[in-house]
Amino acid sequence: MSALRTQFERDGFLVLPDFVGPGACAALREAADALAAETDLDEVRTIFDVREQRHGEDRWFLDSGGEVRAFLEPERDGDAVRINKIGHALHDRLPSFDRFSRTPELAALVRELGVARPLLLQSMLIFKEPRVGGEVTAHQDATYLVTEPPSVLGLWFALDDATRENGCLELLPGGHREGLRRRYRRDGDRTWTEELDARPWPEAGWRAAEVRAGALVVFHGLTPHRSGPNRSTRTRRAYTLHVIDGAARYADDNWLRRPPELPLRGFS
Ligand SMILES: O=C(O)CCC(=O)C(=O)O
Repeated sequence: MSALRTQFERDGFLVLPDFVGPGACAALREAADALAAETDLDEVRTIFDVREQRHGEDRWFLDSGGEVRAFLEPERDGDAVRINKIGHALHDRLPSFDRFSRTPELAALVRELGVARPLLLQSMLIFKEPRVGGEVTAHQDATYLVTEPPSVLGLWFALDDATRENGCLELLPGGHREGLRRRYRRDGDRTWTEELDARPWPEAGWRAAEVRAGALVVFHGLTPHRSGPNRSTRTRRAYTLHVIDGAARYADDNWLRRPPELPLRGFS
């Protein structure tokens, strides 16, 4: 087993500085900014603001597995509405994200970490804007993306320098050996979270992944992770990809469903 894989299996994550070159990182930042600029915030705000459209809000999320859709920060920056994230099929809908997501280096890393038949399931741009970028509470990604056996792998790319001040990722080493705590299920338009293990995550032992732009943090689907709010004046954008193993069974009650015309693909 490679040293990298041994470390991954021990800690449940790897922090890989400079995984993405400055050119590719700058190109993705530009693509992210262009996407944000062309997002009609008024349209998105209507979906989130109008109370009677609660159902519409659910559909906006539930139907986003094969789309490119923006979600907003609950907190405003003065009067301005800010984007929290855009998801969940950027890698299959937009050429710049497709290129960034399907590199030989990434394919080799995912293979080295033991994913036999990788499928790129979900992508997100997380904006974590200055002042109002919201906290992400501790969770395991396998809560939301269930396969049998568990196979989801998170790939988190820093598009800006990330520090404790602007809400860098924090991970719990070894937490992936503690089993799945919660499972998010969907039946039609209804979703709910099933508690499998009520123990809280420990207060101590979290590792802050303070990284420069271009770093990749790769984590096991069972690894607990979180990020604090961004109260600083510096943005903290990240691009995430979630990969599953096509050799595992994708649970029928996963929230994320893809339209038939957009089948899941691997790295080629
Ligand atoms: O970028 C963040 O702050 C959190 C990302 C995250 O939780 C995830 O990718 O699952």
